[in-house]
Amino acid sequence: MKILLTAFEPFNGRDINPSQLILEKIEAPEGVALIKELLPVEFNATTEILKGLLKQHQPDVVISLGQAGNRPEISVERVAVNLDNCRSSNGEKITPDNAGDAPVDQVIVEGAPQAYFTNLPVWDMVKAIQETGVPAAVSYTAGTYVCNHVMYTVLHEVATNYPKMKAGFIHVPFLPEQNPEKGYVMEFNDMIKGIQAILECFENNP
Ligand code: PCA
Repeated sequence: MKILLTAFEPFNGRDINPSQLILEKIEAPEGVALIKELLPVEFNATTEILKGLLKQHQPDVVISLGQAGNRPEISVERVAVNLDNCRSSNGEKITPDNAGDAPVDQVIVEGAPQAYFTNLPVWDMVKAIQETGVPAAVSYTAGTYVCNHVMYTVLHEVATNYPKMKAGFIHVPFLPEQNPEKGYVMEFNDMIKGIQAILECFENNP
């Protein structure tokens, strides 16, 4: 069982991203070959990086991690949409990526499906996290920023070139030391417990 686990660098002027710290700390369960890759928070760059990683490693499972600071629990994403958009939902704020690109309402892959569902067992994953005592939920939007872009790009590759591969995305909240003005936080140990439980779902179970 080979799992590709990705996470992101900090973005939007912050100096840490909990997904990066999880990537550094998490350990492969028995029988799992874990490939760890840190991604830049850049729409364009991640596309080619991900295509290269899938081709090079041909993993059985791809799990991508990112931060969604406005959520109280670990979110297991169900769907990725074919849309890059840096504009906030109220239309007031544009958040460029780390390369300075700021797409608004741009299709990711012309002519491709408007959305893909993950082919990972989202409810089993939520249950596995909850059983460790850590709050978790299925989420029906990964947003329209770089996390959604990564989830969509991987699922489009899976649909097009790798029919046996499974892939999905997980968002984690802010850490307490990120001091969000508003928003939720989760202790680092709980994040590790939750993500470790997910990896263990695939231990003997492709
Ligand atoms: N979260 C952002 C991008 C990188 C990250 O960790 C997102 O939710 O799109």
